[in-house]
Amino acid sequence: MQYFVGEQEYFKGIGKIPFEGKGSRNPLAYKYYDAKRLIGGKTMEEHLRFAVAYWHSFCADGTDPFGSSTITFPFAKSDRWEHAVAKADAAFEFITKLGAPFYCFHDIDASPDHDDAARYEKDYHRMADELLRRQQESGVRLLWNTANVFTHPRYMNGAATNPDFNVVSRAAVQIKASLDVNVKLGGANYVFWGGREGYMSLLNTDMKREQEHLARFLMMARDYGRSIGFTGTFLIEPKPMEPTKHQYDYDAATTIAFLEHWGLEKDFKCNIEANHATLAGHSFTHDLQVCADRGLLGSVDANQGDIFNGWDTDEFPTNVYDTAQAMVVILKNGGLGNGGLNFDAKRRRNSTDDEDLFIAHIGGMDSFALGLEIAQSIIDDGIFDDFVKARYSSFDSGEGKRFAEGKMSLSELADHGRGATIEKRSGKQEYLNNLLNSYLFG
Ligand code: XLS
Ligand code: CA
Ligand code: CA
Repeated sequence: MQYFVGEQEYFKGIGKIPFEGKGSRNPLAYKYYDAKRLIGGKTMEEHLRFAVAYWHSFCADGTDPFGSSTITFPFAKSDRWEHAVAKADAAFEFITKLGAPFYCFHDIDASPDHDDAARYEKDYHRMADELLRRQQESGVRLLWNTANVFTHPRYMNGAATNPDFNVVSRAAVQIKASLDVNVKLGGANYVFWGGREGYMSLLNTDMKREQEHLARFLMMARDYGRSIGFTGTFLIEPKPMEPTKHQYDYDAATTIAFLEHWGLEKDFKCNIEANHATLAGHSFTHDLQVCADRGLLGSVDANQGDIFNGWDTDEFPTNVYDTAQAMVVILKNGGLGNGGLNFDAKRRRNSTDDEDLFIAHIGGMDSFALGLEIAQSIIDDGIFDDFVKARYSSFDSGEGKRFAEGKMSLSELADHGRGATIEKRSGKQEYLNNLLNSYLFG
């Protein structure tokens, strides 16, 4: 992939990020991510399928509830359309210099928002042509897009689950347009994150009705997407709260139960974000495993939270304990299929240099590359697998096998129990923790 330069170069002085290997101290070089290196028969690039998130990298300017923007973008323009075009140039320059194969965006990250629906649609389709040309020139592909139906005040009571039908229908304008744009750009997936699909108080909420409306809306979106030639995967991204108090897609297990209840599991999978899993009180690996066990692991939003406050701080992933364990689940799942690892992560608001955006992504990519390498050796050696297999071996033969295969009644099970000899068997937690350390640190 050659790097892309539009009207002008925005990240001057930074070229294509090279792989320099472990010993390098160059902040603008990869230490572990070597795109073409083979691990278990596939290149790192094919395994990891990294994507850059438009909203954090090219829109979020460091504003937080206590302070105004700290980050000045080199592509800033006063006219909104010109700003969006310059942003697209800067985004593709950044992504190609980084060497990431994919990107992701919300409609209004890429294209100006307008209250006038027709004007919104017109600009969005025009912008899709701009993006398509840049995709073709650079080779960068769309991992997924989505519609932002949570920021505008009209969505303060939800989008698909809004108690006002007119708001539900206005959300459809954005979601329909986003599916049209997805197909134009050859998107691999389409995401629904239900930011305000939840509630604050049951005193004003008919939860059953809202969930029925959500299911109805998703069925309509699926049918429309398929009718215009979308062959990718629809993804639901669980999150327990923030901004609503109770979000309907709380975690992977809740989301899967919802999908299966409404018969949506053939078209929809989950997009698991690490920081959302931890916000729900689970580990990142837990939510990945819940999806993998049901064949519904679609894609990943790669980030990490702050261990001390649990909030959705969207930090770049640097914790190799987590990336290694996540990659074990992903490799055993046979990879991510259409999905990828999207950096839904932002640099801290005091990281104000343009190069900080590169350094943040390099760290995330290196952490997952190292995690991949470690995960492959864990799987190749099979010590953890053998341990777990042996732990359940009483179900592999005899009466235990009959139980597992559903060939036993409760009375027969109790008959066995009366004469059963129970031996104490250690779960060996500390041994396994130490073993994991030996893969991480040699
Ligand atoms: C917010 C979500 C959001 C989705 C896309 O917490 O992570 O950014 O990924 O709407
Ligand atoms: Ca996300
Ligand atoms: Ca998040």
